[in-house]
Amino acid sequence: MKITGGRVIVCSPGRNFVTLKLETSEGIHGLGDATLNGRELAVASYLQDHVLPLLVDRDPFAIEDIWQYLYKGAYWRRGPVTMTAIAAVDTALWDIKGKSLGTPVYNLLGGRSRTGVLVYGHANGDSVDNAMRAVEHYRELGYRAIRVQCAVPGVPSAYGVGKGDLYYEPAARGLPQEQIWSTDEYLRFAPVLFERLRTEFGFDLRLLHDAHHRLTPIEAGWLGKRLEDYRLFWLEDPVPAELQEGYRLIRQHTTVPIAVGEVFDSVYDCLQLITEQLIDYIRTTVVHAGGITHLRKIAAIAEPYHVLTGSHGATDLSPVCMAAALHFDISVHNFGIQEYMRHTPETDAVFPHAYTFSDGYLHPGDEPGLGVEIDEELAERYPYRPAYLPTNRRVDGTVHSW
Ligand code: EZ4
Ligand code: CO
Repeated sequence: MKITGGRVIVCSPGRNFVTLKLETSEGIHGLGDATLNGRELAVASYLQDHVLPLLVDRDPFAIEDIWQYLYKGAYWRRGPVTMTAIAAVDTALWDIKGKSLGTPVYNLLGGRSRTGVLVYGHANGDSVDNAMRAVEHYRELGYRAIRVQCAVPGVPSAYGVGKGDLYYEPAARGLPQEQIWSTDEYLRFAPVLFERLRTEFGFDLRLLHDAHHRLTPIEAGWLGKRLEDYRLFWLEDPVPAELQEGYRLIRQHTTVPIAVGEVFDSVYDCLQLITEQLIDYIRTTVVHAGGITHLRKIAAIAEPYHVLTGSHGATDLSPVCMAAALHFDISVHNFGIQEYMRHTPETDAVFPHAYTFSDGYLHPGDEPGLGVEIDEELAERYPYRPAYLPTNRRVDGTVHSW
């Protein structure tokens, strides 16, 4: 079997997605997600103009060799655009191999290590009362773990407060929105929110929270300490992690479990965090960190250091990525949890998939390969529409991490 070519499909069923479809001489095709929110066409061009010509006539079963060829053979290594493109190729190759051998991809990754994949959903509110209602709603839907975000009094635009309930979406059409942020108000408010959550819901429910890269290490230490009694499952992205050693300072001050990694694109972004045991969960994803092949290596390095996986799974990661994530999650020993933001019905219709949700768990299904397809005719009805993630400034106008 040989790779004969491939196509990059850009569509926007509710939001933008880039999908790679690789074709083979035996008529089997494989899919890979290549979506990089707000920078979609850069990856599409990299795949189309620079990667696809390198793949023709190669053996699609040589997954490791193709991965290394695209990584080391480019000379210019790493970075989100390159690693997302490599991820798309890698994911499509695993899909081809599974389909060709007539087995779900998880069987090629060592087989099932568990019966289902524990997921967490996103509850948010424009007030504490509405956040409580959203949590109740997610409980009724069967979720056993819930991330809670809430508008902060005195902060015009806190992260994670959606327009609707089930379909939070931060990217918006047109040029980037500018949001306004105040760490002081946020730090005062966050412990109040979790006090109320534990009072109303008790301690059975797993609660998560995302600080979305907005604090300094010492601020994160202060917050973590105040949240300890509310037993968070994790505090996510307390601090931007370019300076990995900064997480030592957080660890010196708090035992709140820390989850980091949704913006990482390779093991080098988290090697120190893992080997110094500065985090508890690594959130790298199939689509942004080099595919199933590289994610398995990150997980293997994390395992002896007691670091569990907790892959990013926002709506800007397509159902192709979600399917791949579930095959990874169900097979890898040190799985922790999987983020699961529901896609809209428009997105699900364009990407029919075998995975299902029940009782707080996702199940990858037993279709050969990844168990996800793309309806190209339907996709054509949703042309690409430029959109950006927001930017952020402090109240005095200084640019801040969004
Ligand atoms: O802001 O995926 O934990 N989830 C998140 C996401 C990210 C978006 C960015 O594209 O932080 O909501
Ligand atoms: Co996050």
